[in-house]
Amino acid sequence: MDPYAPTAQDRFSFGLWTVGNPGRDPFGEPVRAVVSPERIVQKLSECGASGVNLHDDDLVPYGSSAKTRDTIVASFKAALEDHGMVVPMATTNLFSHPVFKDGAFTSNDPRVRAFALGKTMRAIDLGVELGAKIYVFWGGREGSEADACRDPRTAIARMREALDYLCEYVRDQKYALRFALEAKPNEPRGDIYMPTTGHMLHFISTLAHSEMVGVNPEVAHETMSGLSMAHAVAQAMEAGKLFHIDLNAQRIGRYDQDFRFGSEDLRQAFLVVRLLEGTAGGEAYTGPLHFDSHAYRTEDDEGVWDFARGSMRTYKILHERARAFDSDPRVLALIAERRDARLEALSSNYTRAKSEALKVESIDVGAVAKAGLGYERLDQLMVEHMLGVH
Ligand code: GLT
Ligand code: MN
Ligand code: MN
Repeated sequence: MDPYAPTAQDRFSFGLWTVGNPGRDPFGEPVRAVVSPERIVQKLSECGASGVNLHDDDLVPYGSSAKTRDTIVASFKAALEDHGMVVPMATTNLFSHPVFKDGAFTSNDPRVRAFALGKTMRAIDLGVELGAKIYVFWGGREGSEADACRDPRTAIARMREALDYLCEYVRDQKYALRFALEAKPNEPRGDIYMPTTGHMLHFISTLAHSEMVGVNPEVAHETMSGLSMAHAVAQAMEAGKLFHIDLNAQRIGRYDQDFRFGSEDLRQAFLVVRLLEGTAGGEAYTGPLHFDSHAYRTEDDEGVWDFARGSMRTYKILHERARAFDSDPRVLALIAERRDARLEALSSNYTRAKSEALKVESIDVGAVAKAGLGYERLDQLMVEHMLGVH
């Protein structure tokens, strides 16, 4: 049996917009035909994924009548059932329609803000009907180019007002739904408000129902800013706020590439998997593993499913590599925590007496400063484990 073949236990998911991406870019027309949601469900299940995520408009084209909506939803539900697939996450398209050209929840126009709230509540109803437990907010248009158009503080306050409103909506409906906020620094706007996962984490702490709201970090979005995805994920996990994750690949300083997971910066991919799986000992992430990425524009339909299989396969290989790395005695010796019970006691749980003792404590900083840490050896071991040498 192929040890890297994905199963339902792996909790892998793809968005309808990811494997369904027809390869349109700002300079060129689509290169692939539109794939029906039902076929996506079938193909994803054949590839070994267990979840499929969607925006409202991915499934029910914008402007459909209530009757059309119900027909589409019934057919999609039947496909989910036929193939044993679930919808772990849903979200709202608040970026394609021209009405959102200057934002949705942060727009200066109350009509736009009201429309965005109404569209989101209808999309939440749809997501819950399909079984979603996580609801993502990616504020792609919540930003500016002509920054004098609004006080950025007003934008943040409006975002808070919208999320507080929507948390109340979910509570009022008694939905078992949690929100996950996804940051991105720029594109499609010149600047997007709250551009990193760290910004989002603070913002969440200001919400009325912050316990319902976490983050959805995306590899590409943290990397666009030149930041460490592993550190963003770690901070979210440490705060108990990693509700969802968007796995893909990206090179620093480029447009949002949304490449196949692991196709760029394997080191970060390895470190992220190591964190998520807790192979180094920390608590593991147990939520959905979503690939928010798409096949290269060079690919035909077959290439799309190669892309999907490759994403999951790379994740599983990295998981296996992370396990090997974290059980290598040489690695364990190099990262073993140095203990000093007396100094640790003096440095934690402040008391006046401890502070006075610590101020005059003599530590041989010369010796500490001189000693090498062996990180060259550690990093080389990591590279060799990643390359499958050990
Ligand atoms: C869009 C974006 C993604 C978001 C999706 C959710 S849509 O494709 O590029 O990063 O996660 O709205
Ligand atoms: Mn994303
Ligand atoms: Mn992206």
